[in-house]
Amino acid sequence: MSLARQEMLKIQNLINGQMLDPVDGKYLDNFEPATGQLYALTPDSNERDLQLAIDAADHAFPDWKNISSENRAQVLHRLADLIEHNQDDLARAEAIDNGKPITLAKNVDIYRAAANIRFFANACTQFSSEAHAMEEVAINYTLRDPLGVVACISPWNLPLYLFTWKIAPALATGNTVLAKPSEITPMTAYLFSQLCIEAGLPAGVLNVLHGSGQSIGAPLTTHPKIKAVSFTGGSNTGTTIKQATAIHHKKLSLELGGKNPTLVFADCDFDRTVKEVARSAFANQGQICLCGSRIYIEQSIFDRFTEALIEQVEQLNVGDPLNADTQLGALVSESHMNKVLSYIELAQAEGGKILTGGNQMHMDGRCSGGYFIKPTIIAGLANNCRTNQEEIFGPVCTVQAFNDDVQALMMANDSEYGLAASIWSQDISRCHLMAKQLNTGIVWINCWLLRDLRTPFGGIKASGSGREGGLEALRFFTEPKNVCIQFNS
Ligand code: TXE
Repeated sequence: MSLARQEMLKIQNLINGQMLDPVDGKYLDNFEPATGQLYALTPDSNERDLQLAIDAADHAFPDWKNISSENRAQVLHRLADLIEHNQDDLARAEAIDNGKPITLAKNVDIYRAAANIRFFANACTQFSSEAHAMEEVAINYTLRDPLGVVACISPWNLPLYLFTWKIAPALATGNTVLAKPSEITPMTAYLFSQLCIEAGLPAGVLNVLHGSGQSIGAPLTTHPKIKAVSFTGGSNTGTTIKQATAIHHKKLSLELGGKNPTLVFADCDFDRTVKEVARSAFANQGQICLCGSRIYIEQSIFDRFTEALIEQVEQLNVGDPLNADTQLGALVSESHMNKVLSYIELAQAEGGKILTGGNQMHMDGRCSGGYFIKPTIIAGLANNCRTNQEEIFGPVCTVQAFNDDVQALMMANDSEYGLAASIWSQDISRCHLMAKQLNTGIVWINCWLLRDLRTPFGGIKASGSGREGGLEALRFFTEPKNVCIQFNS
C-alpha cells in the first residue's frame, strides 16, 4: 500500500554541510522500478538552490585547496570506511531505486563507490608533476593546481558508482564540487550526502543538488563560477552541454553512450566465452554503456555458439531485485522500458528474427507493476540498420556472422560510437592486431569489465571526449602551469 504523496520520504540537497529542502519546495516523483510504485520525492532544485551551493563551494575552496593532500586523503578514507560500513543499506537502497539485483548493487556498485574514493585518496598523495632542465640555461617546472568550483553530473545506470567516480578525483585534487545525480535514481546520493557530513567533510566542499537536467543540470553547467564539467550520460545530452558551455571555454570531460562490438572467433575458449559474452550483453539489464550489444561470431561456429548463448541466456533468473538469487532485475523506468520495447519492434520491422525473449515480463506479487523485459537475442539484421547502429541500453543484443578478421574489424568499426570492444580468441597475436585497429577507447581480450582504476577510461566519436581514471582524472581536475627560471638571472 503506497503512502500518500505528502507522507513520502523527501530527499534533500546537501548544501554548505547541511541537508536542505529545495528553496521553492518543489519535488519530482521517484518510482521503484520493480513495483512501479511512487516511493519517494526528489527535490526539483532550481537556480536559487544552485546559487546557495555555488556560494558555499566558492567560500570553501581556498581552505580545501590549501590543506595538504594527506589531510584531504584522511577525510576521504573516513568516507570510504563509512560506505563500507553501510554497504548493505546502500546496496538495498540502490536495488530499490535502480531496479538492479541487490547482489550486483552490493558486489559492484557499492563496492566500487568505496574503491573509487579510496583509490583517489591514495592517488592524490602520490600525484607529482614534471621538471624540464635546459642544460646550463634554465629549469622549467610544472605546477598542477586545482581548478576551483567544478560540476560533476552522473547518470542513472550505476548511480553511486559513477557519482563517486567523478567526485573523488575532483575533491582529492583540492577542488570544491557541485554534484548532480540523476533525478531517476537519487537515493544513494542522498544517503551518501549524510555520510559526507558524518565523515567530517568540511561544509561547502561537496554540495549535492537533486533535480532535472533542465531545471538544475543546465544552469549548473553554464554558471560562470563553474570551471569544469565532468559529465556521464547520453550522447545527445553531451552534445547539448558542449554547445551550451562552448562560449564559456569550460574544461569538459564527456563519457557518453556506447554500442559495443563483441568479436567471437572459432578458436575461443568456447564454454567460458559463452558465459562471459552473455554477462557482457545483459549485466545490469544491459544498462551499462560498456555492454557488448553487437555480437559478431566467426561463421564456422555461428550456429553452435548462438545456440549455446540462447541456452545460457534462457537460464538467467529475471526477478525481484531484492531476492539474492535474482540475476536480472527491472529496467530503471517505465519510459525506458517502453523505449527498449520499441527497439525490439523496430528490429522485427527491419527483418530481425527474435531468437529468445522479445517481450515485457509480467511478474506476480509485489513486482506485478514492475518494468521487466525478457533478455533478448536478435539475428538476421544488416550491420547498418538502426537496431545495430543506435544505442538501445537494455537487455537486447544482436548476433551476426563474419568470415574473416578483415570483415569482423570492418563490421565492428562501422559505428558512430567508439567506447569499448571485447575480443575472444586464443590467437593472442591476432588479438593484439585487432585491438590496435579497433576504433574504441577500451579493448578487453578474453575478458570483459575487468577494471584497473589507474587506466584511462573513455571513448571516442559519439562515445565522448576526455578520459577518466587514474592520472587522467587527476590531470583533468588540475591546471598545468609551466614556470621557467633562467640560471644566473
Ligand atoms: O543520460 P542523460 P541517462 C549513457 C548511456 C545512456 C545514458 C543513460 O549510454 O545513453 O548515459 O543515462 C543530466 N545539462 N552512459 O539517461 O539523460 C541528467 O539529469 C546538464 C554512458 O541518465 O544524458 C542526469 O543527471 N545536465 C556512460 C545526467 O545528465 C543534464 C556510462 C545524465 O542524463 C542535461 C553510463 C543538461 N542539458 C551511461 N540534461 C559512459 N560512457 O561511461 C540531462 N542532464
